[in-house]
Amino acid sequence: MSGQPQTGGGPRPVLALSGGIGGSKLALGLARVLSPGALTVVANTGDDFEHLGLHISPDIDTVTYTLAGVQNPETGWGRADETWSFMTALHELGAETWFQLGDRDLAVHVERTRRLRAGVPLSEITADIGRSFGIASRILPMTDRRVRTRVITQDGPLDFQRYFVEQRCAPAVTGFVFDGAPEAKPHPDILAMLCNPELRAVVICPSNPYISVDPILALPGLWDALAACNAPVIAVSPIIGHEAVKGPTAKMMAELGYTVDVLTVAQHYRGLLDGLVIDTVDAAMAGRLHVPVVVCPTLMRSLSDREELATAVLGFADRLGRCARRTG
Ligand code: FO1
Repeated sequence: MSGQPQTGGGPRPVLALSGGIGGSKLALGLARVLSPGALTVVANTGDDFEHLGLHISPDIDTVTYTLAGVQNPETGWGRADETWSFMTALHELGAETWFQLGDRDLAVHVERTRRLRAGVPLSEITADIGRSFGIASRILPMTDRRVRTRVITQDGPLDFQRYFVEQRCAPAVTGFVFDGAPEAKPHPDILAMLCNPELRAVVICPSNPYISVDPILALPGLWDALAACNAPVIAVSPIIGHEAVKGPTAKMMAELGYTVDVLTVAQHYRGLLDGLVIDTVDAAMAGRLHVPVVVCPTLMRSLSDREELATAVLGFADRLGRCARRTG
Protein backbone atom coordinates (compact mmCIF):
# COMPACT_ATOMS: atom_id res chain seq x y z
CA MET A 1 0.00 0.00 0.00
CA SER A 2 1.32 3.35 -0.90
CA GLY A 3 -0.15 4.84 2.20
CA GLN A 4 0.93 8.09 3.69
CA PRO A 5 1.45 8.81 7.35
CA GLN A 6 -2.18 9.37 8.32
CA THR A 7 -2.94 12.97 9.09
CA GLY A 8 -5.58 13.77 11.66
CA GLY A 9 -8.38 13.45 9.14
CA GLY A 10 -7.47 10.01 7.77
CA PRO A 11 -5.88 9.26 4.37
CA ARG A 12 -5.11 12.33 2.28
CA PRO A 13 -7.42 12.47 -0.75
CA VAL A 14 -6.25 11.95 -4.33
CA LEU A 15 -8.10 13.32 -7.36
CA ALA A 16 -7.76 11.60 -10.74
CA LEU A 17 -9.04 12.90 -14.07
CA SER A 18 -9.97 10.03 -16.34
CA GLY A 19 -11.77 9.21 -19.54
CA GLY A 20 -11.83 6.09 -21.63
CA ILE A 21 -10.02 2.85 -21.20
CA GLY A 22 -6.40 3.92 -20.61
CA GLY A 23 -7.37 6.29 -17.86
CA SER A 24 -9.49 3.72 -16.07
CA LYS A 25 -6.53 1.31 -15.89
CA LEU A 26 -4.50 3.78 -13.84
CA ALA A 27 -7.60 4.68 -11.82
CA LEU A 28 -7.81 1.01 -10.83
CA GLY A 29 -4.13 0.99 -9.87
CA LEU A 30 -4.64 4.09 -7.72
CA ALA A 31 -7.75 2.63 -6.09
CA ARG A 32 -5.84 -0.53 -5.17
CA VAL A 33 -2.78 1.14 -3.64
CA LEU A 34 -4.66 3.89 -1.79
CA SER A 35 -6.76 3.52 1.36
CA PRO A 36 -10.43 2.80 0.62
CA GLY A 37 -12.26 6.03 -0.08
CA ALA A 38 -9.09 8.12 -0.63
CA LEU A 39 -9.57 8.24 -4.41
CA THR A 40 -12.03 10.38 -6.35
CA VAL A 41 -12.11 9.77 -10.10
CA VAL A 42 -13.50 12.62 -12.19
CA ALA A 43 -15.03 11.05 -15.28
CA ASN A 44 -15.37 12.80 -18.63
CA THR A 45 -18.99 13.10 -19.73
CA GLY A 46 -18.36 14.70 -23.12
CA ASP A 47 -18.83 11.27 -24.72
CA ASP A 48 -22.34 11.00 -23.28
CA PHE A 49 -25.18 10.77 -25.74
CA GLU A 50 -28.83 9.89 -26.10
CA HIS A 51 -29.33 6.68 -28.04
CA LEU A 52 -32.47 4.55 -28.44
CA GLY A 53 -34.09 6.86 -25.91
CA LEU A 54 -31.37 6.07 -23.34
CA HIS A 55 -28.80 8.40 -21.77
CA ILE A 56 -25.44 6.67 -22.15
CA SER A 57 -22.34 7.76 -20.20
CA PRO A 58 -19.50 5.63 -21.60
CA ASP A 59 -16.58 7.03 -19.61
CA ILE A 60 -18.48 6.88 -16.32
CA ASP A 61 -19.38 3.27 -17.05
CA THR A 62 -15.87 2.30 -18.18
CA VAL A 63 -14.33 3.53 -14.92
CA THR A 64 -17.19 2.08 -12.86
CA TYR A 65 -16.93 -1.38 -14.43
CA THR A 66 -13.12 -1.28 -14.21
CA LEU A 67 -13.05 -0.35 -10.52
CA ALA A 68 -15.69 -3.04 -9.90
CA GLY A 69 -13.60 -5.59 -11.79
CA VAL A 70 -16.45 -6.44 -14.16
CA GLN A 71 -15.31 -4.70 -17.31
CA ASN A 72 -14.90 -6.60 -20.57
CA PRO A 73 -11.14 -7.32 -20.59
CA GLU A 74 -10.93 -7.53 -24.39
CA THR A 75 -12.63 -4.26 -25.28
CA GLY A 76 -12.12 -2.29 -22.06
CA TRP A 77 -15.69 -1.02 -22.34
CA GLY A 78 -18.95 -2.75 -21.44
CA ARG A 79 -19.27 -5.74 -19.14
CA ALA A 80 -17.55 -9.10 -18.92
CA ASP A 81 -19.74 -12.23 -19.19
CA GLU A 82 -22.19 -10.30 -21.34
CA THR A 83 -25.17 -11.66 -23.28
CA TRP A 84 -26.58 -9.93 -26.35
CA SER A 85 -30.28 -10.83 -26.53
CA PHE A 86 -31.28 -7.18 -26.56
CA MET A 87 -29.06 -6.42 -29.55
CA THR A 88 -30.24 -9.53 -31.40
CA ALA A 89 -33.87 -8.54 -30.86
CA LEU A 90 -33.11 -4.95 -31.90
CA HIS A 91 -31.52 -6.22 -35.10
CA GLU A 92 -34.62 -8.32 -35.85
CA LEU A 93 -36.64 -5.10 -35.50
CA GLY A 94 -34.38 -3.39 -38.00
CA ALA A 95 -33.33 -0.91 -35.31
CA GLU A 96 -29.92 0.73 -34.96
CA THR A 97 -27.27 -1.71 -33.75
CA TRP A 98 -24.06 0.19 -34.54
CA PHE A 99 -23.59 0.92 -30.83
CA GLN A 100 -23.37 -2.40 -29.01
CA LEU A 101 -25.30 -2.59 -25.74
CA GLY A 102 -24.97 -5.83 -23.80
CA ASP A 103 -27.87 -7.04 -21.64
CA ARG A 104 -26.13 -6.37 -18.32
CA ASP A 105 -24.80 -3.02 -19.57
CA LEU A 106 -28.32 -2.12 -20.69
CA ALA A 107 -29.58 -2.27 -17.11
CA VAL A 108 -27.27 0.63 -16.17
CA HIS A 109 -28.48 2.77 -19.08
CA VAL A 110 -32.15 2.04 -18.35
CA GLU A 111 -31.84 2.80 -14.63
CA ARG A 112 -29.70 5.91 -15.21
CA THR A 113 -32.18 7.21 -17.79
CA ARG A 114 -35.14 6.56 -15.49
CA ARG A 115 -33.54 8.48 -12.64
CA LEU A 116 -32.31 11.35 -14.82
CA ARG A 117 -35.87 11.76 -16.10
CA ALA A 118 -37.01 11.86 -12.46
CA GLY A 119 -34.65 14.85 -12.00
CA VAL A 120 -31.89 13.08 -10.07
CA PRO A 121 -28.44 14.58 -10.81
CA LEU A 122 -26.02 12.40 -12.77
CA SER A 123 -23.50 12.58 -9.91
CA GLU A 124 -26.02 11.14 -7.43
CA ILE A 125 -26.97 8.33 -9.82
CA THR A 126 -23.28 7.61 -10.45
CA ALA A 127 -22.58 7.41 -6.71
CA ASP A 128 -25.48 5.00 -6.19
CA ILE A 129 -24.36 2.77 -9.06
CA GLY A 130 -20.81 2.77 -7.66
CA ARG A 131 -22.14 1.74 -4.26
CA SER A 132 -24.22 -1.04 -5.84
CA PHE A 133 -20.95 -2.42 -7.27
CA GLY A 134 -19.24 -2.13 -3.87
CA ILE A 135 -16.74 0.46 -5.13
CA ALA A 136 -15.05 2.39 -2.28
CA SER A 137 -13.60 5.11 -4.55
CA ARG A 138 -15.82 8.00 -5.53
CA ILE A 139 -16.67 8.30 -9.24
CA LEU A 140 -17.71 11.84 -10.03
CA PRO A 141 -18.99 13.12 -13.38
CA MET A 142 -17.02 16.22 -14.37
CA THR A 143 -20.31 18.16 -14.26
CA ASP A 144 -24.02 17.48 -13.80
CA ARG A 145 -24.72 19.76 -16.75
CA ARG A 146 -24.99 18.65 -20.37
CA VAL A 147 -21.67 18.79 -22.25
CA ARG A 148 -21.26 17.02 -25.60
CA THR A 149 -18.04 16.61 -27.53
CA ARG A 150 -18.39 17.21 -31.24
CA VAL A 151 -15.53 16.18 -33.48
CA ILE A 152 -14.77 18.62 -36.29
CA THR A 153 -13.56 16.60 -39.25
CA GLN A 154 -12.65 17.39 -42.83
CA ASP A 155 -16.10 16.03 -43.71
CA GLY A 156 -17.79 18.33 -41.19
CA PRO A 157 -18.82 18.04 -37.52
CA LEU A 158 -19.75 14.68 -36.02
CA ASP A 159 -21.32 13.78 -32.71
CA PHE A 160 -18.71 11.97 -30.69
CA GLN A 161 -20.02 8.40 -30.78
CA ARG A 162 -20.82 8.68 -34.47
CA TYR A 163 -17.14 9.58 -35.03
CA PHE A 164 -15.69 7.14 -32.51
CA VAL A 165 -17.86 4.07 -33.06
CA GLU A 166 -19.86 4.41 -36.25
CA GLN A 167 -17.03 5.97 -38.29
CA ARG A 168 -14.36 4.12 -36.29
CA CYS A 169 -12.30 7.31 -35.90
CA ALA A 170 -11.61 7.29 -39.67
CA PRO A 171 -12.31 10.95 -40.62
CA ALA A 172 -9.32 13.27 -40.18
CA VAL A 173 -9.96 15.66 -37.29
CA THR A 174 -9.35 19.39 -37.43
CA GLY A 175 -10.68 20.26 -33.97
CA PHE A 176 -13.17 19.66 -31.20
CA VAL A 177 -16.10 21.56 -29.77
CA PHE A 178 -17.43 20.86 -26.29
CA ASP A 179 -21.06 21.90 -26.66
CA GLY A 180 -22.45 23.25 -23.41
CA ALA A 181 -19.07 23.57 -21.66
CA PRO A 182 -19.09 27.41 -21.44
CA GLU A 183 -22.53 27.26 -19.76
CA ALA A 184 -21.61 24.34 -17.53
CA LYS A 185 -19.84 24.31 -14.18
CA PRO A 186 -17.40 21.77 -12.77
CA HIS A 187 -19.08 19.62 -10.15
CA PRO A 188 -18.65 21.71 -6.96
CA ASP A 189 -16.97 18.83 -5.12
CA ILE A 190 -14.11 18.95 -7.63
CA LEU A 191 -13.44 22.60 -6.85
CA ALA A 192 -13.76 21.86 -3.13
CA MET A 193 -11.18 19.10 -3.38
CA LEU A 194 -8.80 21.37 -5.29
CA CYS A 195 -9.00 23.87 -2.41
CA ASN A 196 -8.49 21.18 0.24
CA PRO A 197 -5.02 21.71 1.79
CA GLU A 198 -4.95 17.98 2.54
CA LEU A 199 -5.21 17.06 -1.15
CA ARG A 200 -2.25 14.78 -1.87
CA ALA A 201 -2.18 14.82 -5.66
CA VAL A 202 -4.10 15.46 -8.84
CA VAL A 203 -3.43 12.74 -11.42
CA ILE A 204 -4.22 13.30 -15.09
CA CYS A 205 -4.55 9.67 -16.19
CA PRO A 206 -3.11 8.45 -19.53
CA SER A 207 -6.32 9.27 -21.39
CA ASN A 208 -6.69 10.94 -24.76
CA PRO A 209 -5.88 14.63 -24.03
CA TYR A 210 -8.22 15.92 -26.74
CA ILE A 211 -11.40 13.90 -26.20
CA SER A 212 -11.10 12.65 -22.61
CA VAL A 213 -9.22 15.34 -20.64
CA ASP A 214 -9.90 18.56 -22.54
CA PRO A 215 -13.69 18.38 -22.01
CA ILE A 216 -12.96 18.35 -18.26
CA LEU A 217 -10.43 21.21 -18.52
CA ALA A 218 -12.86 23.21 -20.66
CA LEU A 219 -15.30 23.59 -17.76
CA PRO A 220 -15.26 27.22 -16.59
CA GLY A 221 -12.87 27.76 -13.70
CA LEU A 222 -11.40 24.28 -13.66
CA TRP A 223 -8.11 24.98 -15.41
CA ASP A 224 -7.47 27.95 -13.08
CA ALA A 225 -8.45 25.93 -10.00
CA LEU A 226 -6.02 23.19 -11.05
CA ALA A 227 -3.24 25.70 -11.76
CA ALA A 228 -3.82 27.29 -8.34
CA CYS A 229 -4.21 24.17 -6.24
CA ASN A 230 -1.53 23.32 -3.71
CA ALA A 231 -1.33 19.65 -4.53
CA PRO A 232 1.06 18.50 -7.22
CA VAL A 233 -0.59 17.95 -10.62
CA ILE A 234 0.96 14.92 -12.32
CA ALA A 235 0.12 13.65 -15.79
CA VAL A 236 0.97 10.24 -17.17
CA SER A 237 1.71 10.40 -20.88
CA PRO A 238 -0.73 8.48 -23.07
CA ILE A 239 1.95 8.50 -25.75
CA ILE A 240 4.83 6.02 -25.59
CA GLY A 241 7.46 6.65 -28.24
CA HIS A 242 5.48 7.86 -31.22
CA GLU A 243 2.36 5.86 -30.57
CA ALA A 244 -0.65 5.79 -28.33
CA VAL A 245 -1.23 2.69 -26.28
CA LYS A 246 -4.82 2.46 -27.49
CA GLY A 247 -7.34 4.52 -29.39
CA PRO A 248 -7.03 7.55 -31.69
CA THR A 249 -4.72 9.80 -29.62
CA ALA A 250 -1.70 9.51 -31.94
CA LYS A 251 -3.84 9.78 -35.07
CA MET A 252 -5.55 12.92 -33.75
CA MET A 253 -2.24 14.44 -32.63
CA ALA A 254 -0.79 13.98 -36.12
CA GLU A 255 -3.96 15.23 -37.86
CA LEU A 256 -3.84 18.36 -35.68
CA GLY A 257 -0.29 18.96 -36.96
CA TYR A 258 1.68 17.98 -33.87
CA THR A 259 4.55 15.56 -33.63
CA VAL A 260 3.43 12.43 -31.83
CA ASP A 261 5.65 12.43 -28.77
CA VAL A 262 5.78 13.23 -25.07
CA LEU A 263 6.87 16.81 -25.81
CA THR A 264 3.48 17.43 -27.40
CA VAL A 265 1.78 15.95 -24.33
CA ALA A 266 3.80 18.21 -22.02
CA GLN A 267 3.04 21.23 -24.20
CA HIS A 268 -0.66 20.37 -24.20
CA TYR A 269 -0.82 20.65 -20.42
CA ARG A 270 1.71 23.50 -20.16
CA GLY A 271 1.04 25.65 -17.12
CA LEU A 272 -0.82 22.90 -15.28
CA LEU A 273 1.78 20.27 -14.59
CA ASP A 274 4.17 19.86 -11.69
CA GLY A 275 5.35 16.59 -13.16
CA LEU A 276 5.03 14.29 -16.12
CA VAL A 277 5.48 10.52 -16.06
CA ILE A 278 6.90 9.09 -19.28
CA ASP A 279 7.79 5.58 -20.34
CA THR A 280 11.34 4.22 -20.31
CA VAL A 281 11.15 4.21 -24.14
CA ASP A 282 11.17 8.03 -23.93
CA ALA A 283 13.95 8.40 -21.35
CA ALA A 284 16.11 10.40 -23.79
CA MET A 285 13.34 13.01 -24.07
CA ALA A 286 13.41 13.80 -20.35
CA GLY A 287 15.99 16.59 -20.73
CA ARG A 288 13.88 18.35 -23.33
CA LEU A 289 10.79 18.61 -21.14
CA HIS A 290 10.01 21.80 -19.25
CA VAL A 291 8.64 19.99 -16.22
CA PRO A 292 10.08 17.52 -13.71
CA VAL A 293 9.88 14.02 -15.13
CA VAL A 294 9.74 10.51 -13.80
CA VAL A 295 10.74 7.79 -16.25
CA CYS A 296 9.24 4.38 -15.59
CA PRO A 297 7.29 1.62 -17.38
CA THR A 298 3.86 3.05 -18.17
CA LEU A 299 2.38 0.23 -20.26
CA MET A 300 -0.25 -1.39 -18.03
CA ARG A 301 -0.83 -5.00 -19.02
CA SER A 302 -1.29 -6.62 -15.64
CA LEU A 303 -2.88 -5.62 -12.38
CA SER A 304 0.58 -5.27 -10.81
CA ASP A 305 1.59 -2.96 -13.70
CA ARG A 306 -1.38 -0.75 -12.75
CA GLU A 307 -0.41 -0.80 -9.10
CA GLU A 308 3.28 -0.13 -9.79
CA LEU A 309 2.52 2.84 -12.03
CA ALA A 310 0.09 4.21 -9.44
CA THR A 311 2.75 3.83 -6.74
CA ALA A 312 5.31 5.62 -8.93
CA VAL A 313 2.88 8.49 -9.59
CA LEU A 314 2.03 8.89 -5.90
CA GLY A 315 5.68 8.73 -4.88
CA PHE A 316 6.45 11.41 -7.47
CA ALA A 317 3.68 13.60 -6.07
CA ASP A 318 4.90 13.12 -2.50
CA ARG A 319 8.44 14.07 -3.50
CA LEU A 320 7.19 17.19 -5.24
CA GLY A 321 5.15 17.98 -2.17
CA ARG A 322 3.16 21.12 -1.93
CA CYS A 323 4.70 22.91 -4.86
CA ALA A 324 5.29 26.64 -4.55
CA ARG A 325 5.32 27.30 -8.28
CA ARG A 326 4.33 25.52 -11.46
CA THR A 327 6.91 25.66 -14.21
CA GLY A 328 5.35 28.15 -16.60
N1 FO1 B 1 -17.06 1.32 -28.50
C1 FO1 B 1 -17.07 0.73 -29.74
O1 FO1 B 1 -16.08 0.84 -30.46
N2 FO1 B 1 -18.16 0.04 -30.18
C2 FO1 B 1 -19.28 -0.09 -29.45
O2 FO1 B 1 -20.25 -0.72 -29.90
C3 FO1 B 1 -19.28 0.49 -28.13
C4 FO1 B 1 -20.39 0.34 -27.28
C5 FO1 B 1 -20.30 0.86 -25.98
C6 FO1 B 1 -21.33 0.68 -25.07
C7 FO1 B 1 -21.26 1.19 -23.79
C8 FO1 B 1 -20.13 1.91 -23.40
O3 FO1 B 1 -20.03 2.41 -22.15
C9 FO1 B 1 -19.06 2.12 -24.28
C10 FO1 B 1 -19.15 1.59 -25.58
N3 FO1 B 1 -18.11 1.76 -26.50
C11 FO1 B 1 -18.14 1.19 -27.72
C12 FO1 B 1 -16.91 2.53 -26.13
C13 FO1 B 1 -17.16 4.04 -26.17
O4 FO1 B 1 -17.57 4.50 -27.42
C14 FO1 B 1 -15.83 4.70 -25.74
O5 FO1 B 1 -15.40 4.01 -24.63
C15 FO1 B 1 -15.87 6.11 -25.22
O6 FO1 B 1 -16.92 6.84 -25.60
C16 FO1 B 1 -14.52 6.74 -25.57
O7 FO1 B 1 -13.62 6.37 -24.63
